Amino acid sequence: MQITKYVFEPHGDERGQLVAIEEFRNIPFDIKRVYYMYDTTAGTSRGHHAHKSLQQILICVHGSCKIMLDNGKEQETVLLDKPNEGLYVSNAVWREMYDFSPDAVLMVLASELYDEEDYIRDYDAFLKYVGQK
Ligand code: T46
Repeated sequence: MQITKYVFEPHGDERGQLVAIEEFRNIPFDIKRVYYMYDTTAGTSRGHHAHKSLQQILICVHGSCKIMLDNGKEQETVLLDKPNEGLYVSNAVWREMYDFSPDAVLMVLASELYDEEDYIRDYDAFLKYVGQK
């Protein structure tokens, strides 16, 4: 399956690094929501769902974690460990996030406001949704 990663240009100088992300300029959607997770308990696996329409960019702004993406036919696992790198996750893709380092901060830029109706939380229902069952 195709994996799309965005590499954001760090504006570095002697003071350190700064990354700017602007809707439609270096990511492909309007940013309607930003959320982030941290203090993730050792051994935790999050996600385990897909979205009907939500698009997102996942950026591990500190530490590292792994993201497993599944389109119903193929699965890929991606390591996120750079604060200037974002993983694009489209709608209709099952995602699981795991192997969080103790210091991991996973920030997510989302194309829509929070809507529980957009979630597909059952894997069989997801396979039916993507025409694989
Ligand atoms: C996704 C992955 C990458 C809110 O109130 N507002 C929000 O915007 C979000 C994202 C969550 N919540 C509440 C709902 C739950 O009570 O926060 C709690 C934890 O959310 P959830 O169990 O859905 O978290 P994850 O890590 O399983 O999934 C999240 C996103 O929900 C999801 O859209 O793609 O991160």
